[in-house]
Amino acid sequence: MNSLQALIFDVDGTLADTERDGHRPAFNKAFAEAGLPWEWSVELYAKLLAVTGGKERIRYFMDQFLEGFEAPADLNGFIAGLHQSKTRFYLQMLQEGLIPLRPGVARLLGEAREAGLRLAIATTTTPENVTQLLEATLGKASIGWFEVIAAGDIVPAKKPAPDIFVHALEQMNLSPTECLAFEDSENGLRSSLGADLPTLVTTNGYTRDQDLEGALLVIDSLGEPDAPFEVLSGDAGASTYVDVALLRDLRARA
Ligand code: XBP
Ligand code: MG
Repeated sequence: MNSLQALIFDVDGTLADTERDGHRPAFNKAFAEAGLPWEWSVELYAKLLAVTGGKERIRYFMDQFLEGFEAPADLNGFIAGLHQSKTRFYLQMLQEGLIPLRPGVARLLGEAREAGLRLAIATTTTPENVTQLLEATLGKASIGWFEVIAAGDIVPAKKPAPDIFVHALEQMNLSPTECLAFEDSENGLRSSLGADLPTLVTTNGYTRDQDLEGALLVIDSLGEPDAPFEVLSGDAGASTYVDVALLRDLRARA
């Protein structure tokens, strides 16, 4: 049995609850700036989250939810331009401190570093969205806590494909049995399980009712000593928040 060596974190929905009040309004600001009468409501965005990747999500919206829109000749350029301005608006929100880390994230990262566990990120969003979130919430030095920040277009296929987690494992020269992955969604879980990574899921408003079969533990947050998590599936024993001891126990039982 390999011992636990590393933790690999998803970003959106896992490190921070970024989708409903972060990425979604940033998309809407980009559409308004481009003079497009498109407005992604909270409800519509729930449907659009079936597709990971902001550029891919815009195309999915145009294909599946738009009637009679005359797409420009250079569709890729049009979408890339919208996504660049959306990213500019999203980075602005991060810089203004509008998107905090989820409960337990800062604490667990600190405990993991104390325990000598290696850290990595595997996300569909862009690298700059990751580094800006870390800088805004934990300070610039926290970017260096992560040996690998595997993000966005660095892999050919986005989640639910396993590529981004496989890439992180390869970069760290680790086998999945030495690691635990942290995710928030069905797409993310399918990606980490596709890379044979034992996975903890912390749900959010968009993902609580998804099919999270296969996760080691499904909880509503990492919890804090004074703010216990709710266990939605799996066995957390007597623990009421995620710490390194619980992670080691879960890994041993996986
Ligand atoms: C979630 C995603 C991302 C974000 C939007 O990523 O699918 O596409 O929704 O960010 P993860 P971008 O859960 O893997 O962190 O517009 O930069 O793609
Ligand atoms: Mg996610």
